[in-house]
Amino acid sequence: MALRPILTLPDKRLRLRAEPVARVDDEIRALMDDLLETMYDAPGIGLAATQVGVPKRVLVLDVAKREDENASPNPMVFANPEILSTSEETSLHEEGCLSIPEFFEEVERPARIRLSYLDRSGKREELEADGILARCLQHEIDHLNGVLFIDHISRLKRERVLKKFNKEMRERERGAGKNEAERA
Ligand code: GNR
Ligand code: NI
Repeated sequence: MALRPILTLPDKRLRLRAEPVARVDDEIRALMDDLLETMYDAPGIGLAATQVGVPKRVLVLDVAKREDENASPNPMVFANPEILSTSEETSLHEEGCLSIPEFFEEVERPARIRLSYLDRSGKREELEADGILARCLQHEIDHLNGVLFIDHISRLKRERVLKKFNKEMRERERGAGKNEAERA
């Protein structure tokens, strides 16, 4: 098991569309374990492989603590998740993202989804989700498609966030002593 650095805006790898896994082998299971360890360390309630720079359709979740302070951990892993159907009914809930630190905004999404995926042993499973589980799954599947939650908010708010993260990166580069030519 290993912690992996989480990419943040404006890293372009967050915009890649991830490739399906051919099968769930030991390498994919090791990736799932690293994602869980990195997610718990952050801490967060979900993490997609895209966020650690691995463009594979793998994500992990643990929404147990979010629902009940005293709940025991409930790690969930998904490969090649596919949304089969979504409810007409939507819900509005505040979201955050480990790749967009310290920014939170309400996002409207379908309230319930049906999902197919491969589990840790590579077996195809189906799941019906609602509440925070449905929300988090949609947020993570978006990551696998290069989509961020700010893509679902108003253009004005999105551009404000993108601008802030671009500026912060430029300031970091300055601090790191990049040469004039690179800066121009
Ligand atoms: O930790 C996280 N919290 C969260 C809250 C509301 C909706 C989605 C999330 S996922 C986020 C971790 C993350 O960035 N996963 O990609
Ligand atoms: Ni996220």
